[in-house]
Amino acid sequence: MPRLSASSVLPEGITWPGFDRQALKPGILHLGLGAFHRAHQAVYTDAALGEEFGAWGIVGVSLRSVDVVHDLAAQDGLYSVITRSAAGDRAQVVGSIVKGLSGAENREEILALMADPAIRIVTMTVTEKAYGLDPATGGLDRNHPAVAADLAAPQAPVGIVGYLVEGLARRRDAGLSPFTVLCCDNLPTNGRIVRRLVIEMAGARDPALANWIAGEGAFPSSMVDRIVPAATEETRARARNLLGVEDRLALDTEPFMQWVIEDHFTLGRPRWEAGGALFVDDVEPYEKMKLRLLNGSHSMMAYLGQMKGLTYIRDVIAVPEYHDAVRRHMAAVLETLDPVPGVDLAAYQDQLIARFSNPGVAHLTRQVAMDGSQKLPPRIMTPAVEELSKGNDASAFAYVAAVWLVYLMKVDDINDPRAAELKAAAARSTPDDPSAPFFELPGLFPQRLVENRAWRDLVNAEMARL
Ligand code: CS2
Repeated sequence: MPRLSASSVLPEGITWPGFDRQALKPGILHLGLGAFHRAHQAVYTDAALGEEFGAWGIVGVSLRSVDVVHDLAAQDGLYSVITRSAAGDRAQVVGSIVKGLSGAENREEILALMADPAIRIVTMTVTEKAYGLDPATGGLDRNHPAVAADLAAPQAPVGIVGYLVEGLARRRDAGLSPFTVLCCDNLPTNGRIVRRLVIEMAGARDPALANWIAGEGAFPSSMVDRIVPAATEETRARARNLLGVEDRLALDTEPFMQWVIEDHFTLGRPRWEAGGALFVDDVEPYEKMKLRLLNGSHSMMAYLGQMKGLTYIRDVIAVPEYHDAVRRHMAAVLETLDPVPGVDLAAYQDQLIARFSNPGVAHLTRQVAMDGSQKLPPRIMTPAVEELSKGNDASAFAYVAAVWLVYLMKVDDINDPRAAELKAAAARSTPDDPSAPFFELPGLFPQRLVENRAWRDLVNAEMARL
């Protein structure tokens, strides 16, 4: 079967890019060419280009993998996004990515592009663990492998912060304005976090560079949302059926997508509103809502599912007991949220339950369970700290922490940058204070929780029940 390409003739009903791809020039460099980017920012950019054409093509960079880059080249940069729901499947071919590059093969080309005036925005989806954020200080974790490597050899970066700093340094040397840095990872106030890490790493090599970035740079925060399971053989078979061609980059996702962005761009931006993006002055209320209600519930379901042998998130939410537990968790989260402009939080929760239940979305509990040490702080620990500091009940968060710790004790094959320490702690756990070895791990829990005996006792009680 032929591969998807610019000359493919596809069946009727498949949406094709609504702009002239031949004329599309790059304006965005994206770091982290995974499924989420391709089903989210690239789709918004495709819509923006269809409504208001401009030099906003995406150069997609995969920091490590080369396969996705080779597949993109073989398909003229095209791939399909299949939105699935009880109402059926719809396929869209996305054309906003003009080319792929890999950190493993094209480092110099990537850095040269970062210093090219054509590139005006650098976006990224590299997951929480890639930043080397020290949760205790909010600054750089200098023991993080990529951070350590990039501090030692700043001109040959391997990590996200190193690339941004070297790219900005070259830009300054070339007499250009900084590109806008737009973080699209699930971190609260993600723009502010990345700004701080970049300035700290820049300062380690050249204080003047750090000052220039602090003064001239733009790091808007953004909240991103779309449930995008890792693609499987089934996804590719579905794409073959729908498109009549082979698409090795096809993705399954849900119809829903959301992007809320602070409108602070040094050198302009695409009309992402065309895809439904919302521009606001302050993203924080949206981020808190999404991280705590969606991602927090997701993590809880993922660990319950992993413990009980349930493969997909939709299987977990279908169990009445767990459905009720998710509802209870959401009710507790609500106490920690400020009103969110334009959002009915009751309707938002109902919509989340419907999204989790989508029969067309095969989201592995195993995938969501990954990297708990990085994901749980903003989803579970921070709201717990906030509730305790207000003198409120934080038992709902103790329950999720307990589910996670029991999962770490019961499931052998865990995927987490701190897996070795977590498994060693699990092995040291004793029935009288089962959570103690975990609370001893540096930075795993915020200090305020480590010091709160009553909350730790709640975690222990829940662990015993589980
Ligand atoms: C999930 C997210 O894997 C996870 O941790 O909670 O990837 C989630 O699907 C997205 O944030 C939805 O926008």
